[in-house]
Amino acid sequence: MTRLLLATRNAGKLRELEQLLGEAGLEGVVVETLSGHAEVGEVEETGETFDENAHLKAAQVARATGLWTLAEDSGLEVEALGGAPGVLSARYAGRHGDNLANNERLLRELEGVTDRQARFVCVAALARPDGQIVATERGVCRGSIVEKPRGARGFGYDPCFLPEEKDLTMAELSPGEKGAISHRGRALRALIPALERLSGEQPTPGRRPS
Ligand code: ITT
Repeated sequence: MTRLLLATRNAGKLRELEQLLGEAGLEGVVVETLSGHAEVGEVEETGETFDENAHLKAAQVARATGLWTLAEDSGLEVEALGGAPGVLSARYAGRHGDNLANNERLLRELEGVTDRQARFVCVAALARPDGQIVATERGVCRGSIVEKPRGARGFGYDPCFLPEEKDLTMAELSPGEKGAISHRGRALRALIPALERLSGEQPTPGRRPS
């Protein structure tokens, strides 16, 4: 068995990544989360692009653990805001991961704005145990920002985002419906061939904290 570590501390992302990997039915790969890896410190997301941050996270966590590592960086890009919040999506209103405040700021910035086009972007990266990036894939989901948030599923900006193929917000879709069209689903499905090659790898013992 080859061990694959999911390098995210975002519970919503983790749920979706686990579901998407489950749907792919990877054989010979055992998926682990950061909860069993206290040796992994905080990764500073200093990149200016989703690609840079996805690479930073995957490479640093792989090197810290000695495991194959999957990380992703994602966010919302709003046309009328020049692509904001973009890579700052998790901390748009100041405090990292404050979804309620982030959504409030987003709707405030768009008050009276008629062009509400937006897209979710996800860049997923796979790093070898030595930290080298072996695959990177990007997924995009186009849509628009509603006037009033709707729905209680998903996470982050989901209640504000109306995908163009649906008349329900992301937060009103079931996990399966979201995964079928989401930026994360698209990036992950594109990464599956690289993940399937892992089952042919030598088993990875990983590094234990000393
Ligand atoms: P990790 O770095 O630990 O993975 P994070 O939440 O800090 O977690 P990011 O820096 O990639 O991750 O920020 C992603 C933010 O973009 C997330 O906090 C949401 O605000 C938003 N976002 C990304 N994907 C989303 C989705 O599917 N639905 C709603 N919001 C999403």
